[in-house]
Amino acid sequence: MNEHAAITPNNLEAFWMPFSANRQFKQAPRMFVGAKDMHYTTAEGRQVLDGTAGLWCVNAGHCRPLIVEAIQRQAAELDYAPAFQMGHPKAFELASRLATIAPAGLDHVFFTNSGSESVDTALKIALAYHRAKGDGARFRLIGRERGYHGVNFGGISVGGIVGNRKMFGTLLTGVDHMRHTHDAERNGFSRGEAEHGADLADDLARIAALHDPSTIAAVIVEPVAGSTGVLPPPKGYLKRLREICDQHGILLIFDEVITGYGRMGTAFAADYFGVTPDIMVTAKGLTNGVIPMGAVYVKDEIYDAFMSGAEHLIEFAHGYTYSGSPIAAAAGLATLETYKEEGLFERAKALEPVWAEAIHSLKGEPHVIDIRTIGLIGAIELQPIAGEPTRRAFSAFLKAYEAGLLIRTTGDIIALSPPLIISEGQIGEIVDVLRTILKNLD
Ligand code: PXG
Repeated sequence: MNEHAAITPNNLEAFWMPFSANRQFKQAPRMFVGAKDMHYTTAEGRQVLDGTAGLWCVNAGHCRPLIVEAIQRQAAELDYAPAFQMGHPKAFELASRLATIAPAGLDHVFFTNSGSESVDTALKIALAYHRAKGDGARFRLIGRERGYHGVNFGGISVGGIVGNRKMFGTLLTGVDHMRHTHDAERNGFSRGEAEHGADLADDLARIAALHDPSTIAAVIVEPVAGSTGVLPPPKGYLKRLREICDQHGILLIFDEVITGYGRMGTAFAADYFGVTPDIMVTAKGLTNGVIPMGAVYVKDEIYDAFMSGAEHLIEFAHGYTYSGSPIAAAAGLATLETYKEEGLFERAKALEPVWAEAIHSLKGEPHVIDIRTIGLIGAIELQPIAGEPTRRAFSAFLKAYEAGLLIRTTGDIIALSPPLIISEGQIGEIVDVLRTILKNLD
């Protein structure tokens, strides 16, 4: 019996679990009680290889010493400082460091506590920016089908995952969506960017023409759509979006919540694709998932547009009690230090072809209808069981857990995004476990 087993709660009813099959879980709980580097420890004392970096956030691996120590030290030194009209040094230091790793020109950072808050913050900045410039007629926000931008009202309004939207009423008005970029027929089993579909960016031009470009504030996309099941962008697609935005004075927002902080082998997907947005939304890997924190990067001219009027006035009526809180800022600084010291972004870049080769070797296994890889991200799409969507992938998830591997599933797609410290041997382990599971799956 593991020493932690004694603290495993035996009444699971009170906790309404997020994005979970509560009843299924509570009948057969899967509890983690510890973690180190690439592994979790279960309540039964089993080791589980983390194929998903938690929820795409633990990019440096678990319980890393610099981060643990920084949090401990900060908690003892300055636990909390008011976020409004007061400051503490580490929030400023973190913002400055982040500006140095961000694409050129994205030099100002607004702190939040999650990806969802970062998304809604970015949308509000976009609307308020145009208004501050005297262009308040730009009120429309454009998203994309199959997009995931968190779960707050702004995010689900511009998001395009039907199940996340349909229960929640009218959402934001003045929102439109481009078509998604998935084209399994032409782009099946792709490595890196998809070959076909750059022309889908012209959907933005079509929507702009429909509403008149002068009414559009911003367009938001994930550079690589993640939650919907990993859809790398078509070659040239993001560049084309950038051009259309420039042509019409529309702000381009990249939601880099999963692609930020090394996941692509670069600091941000903006670097990987060579396209710089006006606003960049991040969270997750910012603190290695350890403490909730998000950061929204904006171009200088956006920040500057707010810095007018009487100096005693608040320039932007937005913020959270925990924006840039001391412990989160300390965790963020130690996380950046860990990424840098260990060269983890470069490591991810070097592993990208190894990763792609390994994951694509599952082509031809039972039920596999598509495989997509980019950076240290992989997706294996399974043929759904007729009339029972999601059941096959969920069953693979349970079998993987039993076999000592943590994977994510969305619909009937297996999504993988390991910590960037993963070894080639562990990549092999992931593929071996999945191969065995696929061969034995109903
Ligand atoms: N934007 C994007 C692109 C995301 O992927 C969010 C916003 C929201 O972040 P928060 O911190 O509010 O959850 C996300 C979150 C999965 C999975 O397995 C993805 C996310 C979260 C949990 C699971 O696909 N993405």
